Amino acid sequence: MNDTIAALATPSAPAALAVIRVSGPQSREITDCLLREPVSWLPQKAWHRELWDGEQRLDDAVLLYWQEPRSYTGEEMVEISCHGNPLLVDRILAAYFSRGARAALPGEFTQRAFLHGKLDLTQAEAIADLIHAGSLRGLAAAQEMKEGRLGRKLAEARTTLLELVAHAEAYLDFPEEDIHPEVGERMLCRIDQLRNELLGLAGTAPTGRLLREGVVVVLVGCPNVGKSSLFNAILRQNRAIVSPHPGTTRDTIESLCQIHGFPIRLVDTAGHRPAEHPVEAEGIRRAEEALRFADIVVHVSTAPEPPEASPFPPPSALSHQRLLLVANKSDLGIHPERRSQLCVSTVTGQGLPELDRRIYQEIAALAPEATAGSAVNARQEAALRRAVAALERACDAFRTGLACEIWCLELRTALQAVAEVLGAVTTEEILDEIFRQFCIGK
Ligand SMILES: Nc1nc2c(ncn2[C@@H]2O[C@H](COP(=O)(O)OP(=O)(O)OP(=O)(O)O)[C@@H](O)[C@H]2O)c(=O)[nH]1
Ligand SMILES: [Mg+2]
Repeated sequence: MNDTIAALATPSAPAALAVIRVSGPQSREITDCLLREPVSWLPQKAWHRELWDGEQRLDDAVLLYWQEPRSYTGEEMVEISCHGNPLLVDRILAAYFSRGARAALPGEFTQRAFLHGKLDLTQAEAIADLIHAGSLRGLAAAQEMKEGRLGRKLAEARTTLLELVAHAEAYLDFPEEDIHPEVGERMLCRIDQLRNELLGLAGTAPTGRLLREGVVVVLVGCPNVGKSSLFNAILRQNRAIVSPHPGTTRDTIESLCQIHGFPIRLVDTAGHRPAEHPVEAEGIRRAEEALRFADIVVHVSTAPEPPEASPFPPPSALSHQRLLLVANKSDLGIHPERRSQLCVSTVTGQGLPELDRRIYQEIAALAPEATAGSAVNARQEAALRRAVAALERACDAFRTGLACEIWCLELRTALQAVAEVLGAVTTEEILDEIFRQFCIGK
C-alpha cells in the first residue's frame, strides 16, 4: 500500500462532471506537478485550478484534499472533479500514471479503507451492495449494514466469545480444578444465547439473496390468456408484444421492477400448448426452464373459463417455488368456479393492485426477515453457520463432560468464524474475491 493509485470514480461516459480519485503518499506531490498556480493543501478544502501536463493544458477542475488518516481510504487523498469527457479523463489519468501513480484495481480504494481500519469487512461489502442495490429495500438493508449494525452485533459476539475462551482457558491451566456447576450453567447459558443470536443473523440470508439478486417472478399459462399484457401492466411499460394470435411470445423476456420496494425480476414466457412449430417448441422448453429458477410462479388463466381449461403448470414442475393463481380478462365475465380466485383485467385494471399485494405476500413468506434490517450475504452466512455449529458442539462436549480442551477448541473455532465475517482474520484470497467484485474507482 505504499504506492499511489488513481482511477475514475464515475462512469466513463460523456457527462457534466467526472470524478477522479487519487490515494496514496504521492497524491499531493503528483498533483503539484500538474498545477501552475500552487494550492495550500489545507485539508478538506477545494480549489479551482487548471491542470497541465507539461505544455499541454488538460482541463480546469476542482481539487479536494484529505489529509491522512482522515480520508475514505485512511491515506492522503486528492479528488478531482473535471469535465466529464472520457478522453479528457484519460489524459488526466495518464498524467498521473506517467508520474508514478498506478491504475487502481476494482475495489482497491475500499480495500485500503478496510486495511487501514476505516471499516470492517461487513461495511466494505455493504458499500458494494449500496452501489448496486436496484430497489428501495435493498438500499435500506445496504445502508444499515454500511452504518455498521451487523458489524456491531458481531463485535459484541466476538467479545463474548473472547471472554468465554479466556474463562475456559483458565481451567486448562488448572486441570485439577473442577468447574463449579453454577459457573458451568452460566457459561452454557451464554453459549446458547450466542448461538441463537448468530443463528438469527444467518437466517437473514434468504432475504439477503432476494434483495441482492431480485425475486424471480415467472408468468406462465396457456397461449393468449394475457401473460404479456399482465407483464406490461406490472412493469407499467409496453415491453412485450401483445396480440390476439395465440403463440405470440416465443422467447422468455425478463425485466426489472419493484413491488413494495422489493427488487423483482419479472419473466414473461411462451404460452404452453402442443407446439406446432420448432421455434415455439423451443419457447415452451425455455418457459419450463424459467420455472425451475422461479421464486414465485404466477399462473395466468382466463376468468370466463372453468379452471380445468388451463392445467399448466403440472404440480410436478414446481418444487420450492410459490404458486399464485390469477384469472385474467375478468372484464369478459367470471366463471362461478373462479369466484374464490384472484381475478384481474389488464383492460380495466381491476385486481391489479391486489395482484401486487399478493406477490408481496409471497415475497414476505420467502423472506420473513425482510423488515429486520440488514441481511447477510452468502459468505457471511457460511461463516455464521460454522460458528453456530461449533457452539453447538461446544455445548454438547460440555454437557457430556468431555475434557475442557475439546469445548475450548470449539469456542475458538466459533471465534475464528465470527472474526472472519468482520474481517479481523482473513486471507488474501478472501479479500481479493470480495473486492474484485467492486467497480474500479470504489
Ligand atoms: N378483454 C380482455 N382482453 C385481454 C386482457 N388481457 C389481454 N387481453 C387480450 O388477449 C390477447 C392476448 O394477450 P397477450 O398478452 O398477448 O397473451 P399471452 O398470454 O401473452 O399470449 P401468448 O404470448 O401467445 O402466449 C390480446 O388480444 C390482448 O389484448 C383483458 O384483461 N381483457
Ligand atoms: Mg405473450
